[in-house]
Amino acid sequence: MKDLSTIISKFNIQGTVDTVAPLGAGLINDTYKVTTREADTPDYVLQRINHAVFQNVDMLQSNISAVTRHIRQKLVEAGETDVDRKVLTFVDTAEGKGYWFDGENYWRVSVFIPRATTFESVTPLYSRFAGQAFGNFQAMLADLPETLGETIPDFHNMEFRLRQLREAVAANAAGRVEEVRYFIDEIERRADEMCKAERLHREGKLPKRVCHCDTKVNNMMFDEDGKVLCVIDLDTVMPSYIFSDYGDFLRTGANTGDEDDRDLSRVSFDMEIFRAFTQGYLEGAKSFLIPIEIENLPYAAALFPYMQCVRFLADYINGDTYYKIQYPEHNLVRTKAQFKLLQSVEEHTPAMREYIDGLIG
Ligand code: GN1
Ligand code: MG
Repeated sequence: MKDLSTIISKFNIQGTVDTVAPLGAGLINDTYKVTTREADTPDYVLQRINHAVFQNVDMLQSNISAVTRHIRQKLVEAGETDVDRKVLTFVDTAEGKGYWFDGENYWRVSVFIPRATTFESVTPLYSRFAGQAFGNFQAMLADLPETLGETIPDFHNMEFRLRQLREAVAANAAGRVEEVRYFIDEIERRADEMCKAERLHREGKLPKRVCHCDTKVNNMMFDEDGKVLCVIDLDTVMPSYIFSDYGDFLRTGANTGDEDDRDLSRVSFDMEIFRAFTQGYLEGAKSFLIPIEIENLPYAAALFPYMQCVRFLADYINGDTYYKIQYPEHNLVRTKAQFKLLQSVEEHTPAMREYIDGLIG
């Protein structure tokens, strides 16, 4: 890998690079914070794009620039102040491109948003803000003029994810299938129900809309006062069911434990977070949601722990080729934690329905 300062020098940044240090905890790309020496120049975020995962970098960057341009325009039209902290700004290379290829890796640079924080878990109040923010994000993109490409084809297609798991099981590349038989069976038992979104879509009942598709709680920047500034990690913004954004936030934000908790007694679904987030989300998104989307929000809350369980398990069976891991059985630990979360979501489904019915009247 090339020296990071050399890579940064390919971009039109202001100021002199002072430090470059790893940033965040993403499982796919490598991210660094670049500080500059001068007081009046911004700091930056440098990312190495995981090219094995995002195979069409041109499509990726053109999606992102369409989305950020559109959001910026909406913010300006709405008379927002502090626009530069409410939408990401990407920096071009000297040749005017949105990324730089060093012969081996693809890199991009965005402006670091000052005085903002990310969280790994949130209070009910912050979840409500997060719900509004993701609802607004979808609402702002509802009239995006460009048609976005699928940066990862079939990314949140449950039928596809199950197919991948079944292929992994059939190949048994790492010899791990026997050890995880229990989880495979539990997954198969729910497979039909969990593919409901794909069926509804084929029947013409469920639309795709522009979604974020990685609404983990830590993909949101909060201001010092707890207000959401903006949504980051825009690689997966693409057409999907609104379930993606609603469900993936709850998978992370409403989990009382960690995504990869070894202590399963810590993992459960927090109904208080669910209520606050749902309330905020419906405030932000009610202008465009149709009844079938609202009715299926409890399904979405189950779908994402389920899908993540399938994805982590498939990766474990394949011998850990997709997600970054910190120790050999990490993907199995993640699978177990997501399965425990799914069970907790299932227990709370009737209460979720009741709450949503009450909200929409
Ligand atoms: C990945 O890169 P990161 O950590 O934000 C993954 C998501 C998963 C998530 C699980 C492109 O997101 O889909 O939900 O890990 N992104 C991709 O933590 O696969
Ligand atoms: Mg992320």
